[in-house]
Formats: sequence, C-alpha cells, structure tokens
Amino acid sequence: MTSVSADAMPHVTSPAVVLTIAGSEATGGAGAQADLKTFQELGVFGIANLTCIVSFNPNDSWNHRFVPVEQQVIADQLEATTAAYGPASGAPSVLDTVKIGMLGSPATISTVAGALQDNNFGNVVLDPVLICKGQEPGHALDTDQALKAQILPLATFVTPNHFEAESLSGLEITDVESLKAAAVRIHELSGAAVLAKGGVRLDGPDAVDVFYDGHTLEVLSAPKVGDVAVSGAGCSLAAAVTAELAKGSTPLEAARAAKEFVTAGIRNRVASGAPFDALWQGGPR
Ligand code: PXL
Repeated sequence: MTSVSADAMPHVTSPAVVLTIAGSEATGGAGAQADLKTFQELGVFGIANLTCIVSFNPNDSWNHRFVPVEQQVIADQLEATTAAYGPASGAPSVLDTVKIGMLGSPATISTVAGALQDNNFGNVVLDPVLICKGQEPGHALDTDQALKAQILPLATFVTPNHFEAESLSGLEITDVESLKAAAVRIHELSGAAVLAKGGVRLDGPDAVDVFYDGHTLEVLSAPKVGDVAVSGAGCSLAAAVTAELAKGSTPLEAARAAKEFVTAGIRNRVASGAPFDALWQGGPR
C-alpha cells in the first residue's frame, strides 16, 4: 500500500457561501464583478448568477446598453447553484445568504422570485436597482412595479439609494430627517432591515446613511470623499452587508462594517476613462 504524504491530502475548508443574482457591468466597477470582489475581500465564497449584461456606450454619453440573459439560462444557473450548495446538497457550507442586484425585466423578476420562494434563504439582501438608463421608461416602470410587488416582500435587508428610497417610500427626501422617515416607511412596507443611503446626495460635509430594522434607528455617517458618486459603491455596500450577514453578524453590525468597507474603497478609488471613477474593493488593505 502506498502512503499519501500530508502535503498531498486535500485540506477542505468551509467558508460561508454567498450568491449574488446580478448583472455583469463590463468595465468591472459595478454589478456582479463588484459583488464578487467584495465577497473575496471579506472572506466568503462568492457565486454569481447573471441576469443581464450591461455595456456602457462610450459613443453615447456612456449610457447603458442592456441585454437580458435568457430566462431559461437564469433558471439553469439558479438550479446548478442550489443543487451544489443548497440545503439538500450535503455540502458542509450551505448557501443561506443571497444578494439581489440588477434584475432588469419583469420576466427576470418572476424567475428570481420563484427561486427565492423555493429555497427559503435565511438572508435575502436586496439592492433595489430600479432603472437602468438604457431601458425604455415604460419598460422600467413595469420593472419597478414587479420588483416592489414580487421581490421586496421576500427581502430581509434592503439597501435603497436616494432615488430608490423616494420611489419605494413615496416620500421626498431632502435631509437626514426625511431619509429617516423613508427608512421607517420602507421597513413597514417590507418587514426588512433597511439601510437607506443619502450618500453624496444630501447637503453637508458627511455621507449619511440611515439604518432601521424596526427596533434600532441609527445614522451612519462618514466624511464625504469628493461630491460625485463612484461606480460600484451601492453594489459593494450591499455585497459587504451580504458577506457580513453570512459570517454571522447582526444586520446593524453588517451595516456598520459595510459602510466602513465602502468608505475605504471610495477613498482608494480607481480612475477610469469613463466619467466616473470605480470603487476599489482592496481599499481597506
Ligand atoms: O450600480 C448599479 C448597477 C448594478 N448592476 C449593474 C449595473 C449597474 C450600474 O451601472 O450596470 C449590472
């Protein structure tokens, strides 16, 4: 009998496993690419199931060109992922935490809502990406309504930006007080923990976000780094919340850690030839 040296033996690890259901953003600043980089930095095993491919158009003011992935292909990705890491897989690391990014069409929203219902994930973090600039307004309105009706009720944590928080809450947001009111309203509508982002959109020296989970209302604040939004900030914030929840943090701890992660990533941004810089997920290092 031959003996196997200890070095040749596999060392099986069991990191927390997380899934992002999101779009590809070709330049790597936002979308599934930002999510996977964030997951890796924060020490979780990241999986991406793609819903669409976005390619900015440098010949048309960098507007979004949006191509949906076929519904059957989205369903196939979800099937493969849940078979490999879902509760019935027998894998030591079970997928219990999912992030939802850009879905982009009512059809995709229905496909993803079905998968969420079938799998009963413990944490469903929704970054409610409402409109993509390249889409027809009517199409986007359908998408907004479908997201609110079918995905928002399944979310356990939601991270709306200024525009999305106004749309979801029906409230106008002009200052921290109205951002708080919107966070409370979105919690009442969804039952989810809410991290409503003022970001650079509210006046004042600080980038202010509001956390509310039905018990704790906390204002998270960090000095603004410039006054122009950075590509990937929203995606990376929600991805960082996802990673922290998967590692066992409470929603409030996850929100605080995610804000720190994103602030460091914005401070250490990557300049590009596009009109917006990209967040660097390696920023905290
Ligand atoms: O940042 C929102 C966002 C999310 N997902 C994809 C995107 C964008 C913005 O460009 O392209 C795929």
